[in-house]
Amino acid sequence: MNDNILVTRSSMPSYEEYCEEIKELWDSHWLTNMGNKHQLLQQELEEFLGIEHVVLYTNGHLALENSIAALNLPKGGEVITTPFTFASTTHAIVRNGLVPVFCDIREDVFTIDVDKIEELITPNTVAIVPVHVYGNVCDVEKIDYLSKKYGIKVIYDAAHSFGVKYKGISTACFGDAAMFSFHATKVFNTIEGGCVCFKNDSWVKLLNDMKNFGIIGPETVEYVGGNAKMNEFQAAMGICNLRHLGEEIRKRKTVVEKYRSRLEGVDGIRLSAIQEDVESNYAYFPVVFDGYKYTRNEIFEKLAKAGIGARKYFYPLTNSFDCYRNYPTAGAERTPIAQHIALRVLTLPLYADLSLKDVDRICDVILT
Ligand code: T4K
Repeated sequence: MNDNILVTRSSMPSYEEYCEEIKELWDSHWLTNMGNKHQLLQQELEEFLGIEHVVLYTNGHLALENSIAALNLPKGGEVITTPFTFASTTHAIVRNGLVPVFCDIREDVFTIDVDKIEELITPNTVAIVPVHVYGNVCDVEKIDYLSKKYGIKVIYDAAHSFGVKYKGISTACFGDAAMFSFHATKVFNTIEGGCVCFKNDSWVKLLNDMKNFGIIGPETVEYVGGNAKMNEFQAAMGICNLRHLGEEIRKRKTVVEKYRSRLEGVDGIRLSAIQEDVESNYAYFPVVFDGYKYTRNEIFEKLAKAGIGARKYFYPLTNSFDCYRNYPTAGAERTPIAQHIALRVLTLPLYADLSLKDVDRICDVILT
């Protein structure tokens, strides 16, 4: 028996439930281009998230890229963001012809340090793209205040925070827009997939057109759009998985509580702070090895030898990627807290069906 443990494992509905959901596709032969499943999932998500509008995408990255494009910002404009994230966040900014300006992060929850945003604002600042990293919620109130004070737009990279609420409100509802990823590795998946959530009615048509080549009528193409439509098989997976989301999050919570009971208070081990007023989705379990008897890299190797696949999410920082080497704002030394964390953090395996026995096995390797 293979008893290797990977960093995560996709949650899936039963085979029968999914087959039942996709059955009608064999009658209709309608496989993509905003079919019935697509429409149903969109409505269900708007209701679940309590947000006026959801536009579905084939993946989270294109959802983020398109939502930034929809702001129609001047090329060369500066966008304040953090480097402690997946490549997608920074790439989405740069692929829109904008310049990422990297702000440092908070040491306790790893989100953007809002007290350092204002010093980065210049006459060229056009937007902020904060990240609810690991599902931890950014200081949305301060970001909202800054956005109004300086007249700059805010798009949240909420890729990790599906199902998370702050003061009872979904993270879909903050900023000008928020993007969720529905990738196979996420708390809620549509195989690949993602969406943009927003309140502005005029964006519904704009984003739907942009994800469909900019075609607005049989003989009219208004924008230089791309193709980023979610297909019917993806949407059907989402419809099924949404039915089980409550159970998914409950199971993850049990795993996280077990990890905390074993690792909390150990000298040299730091866990993500528990945020007040936040209902978590238990998306990731990051651990910072800072002054522990083993370094992060030693723990990574020890776990690998035991067949356990932890991940260095997020190392290296995006501001030290090769492709940004020549950017005027690049350089991990400019974001020292993010650099400190990136060199010491490891996300441990976490998924709904991870057994508590396996959590013990993982913790035993770390602690001995
Ligand atoms: N913004 C942020 C902050 C993000 O983290 C991401 C994506 C995005 C934007 C962009 O969203 P998407 O365009 O992806 O929707 C993974 C994911 O591919 C990526 O979605 C995710 N963030 C990132 C943090 O992690 P990898 O390269 O680490 O994944 P991979 O293939 O090594 O898989 C990790 C583990 O998951 C495997 O060891 C086993 C398990 N797994 C994987 C796949 C592909 C499954 O159980 N089933 C699967 O189908 O990037």
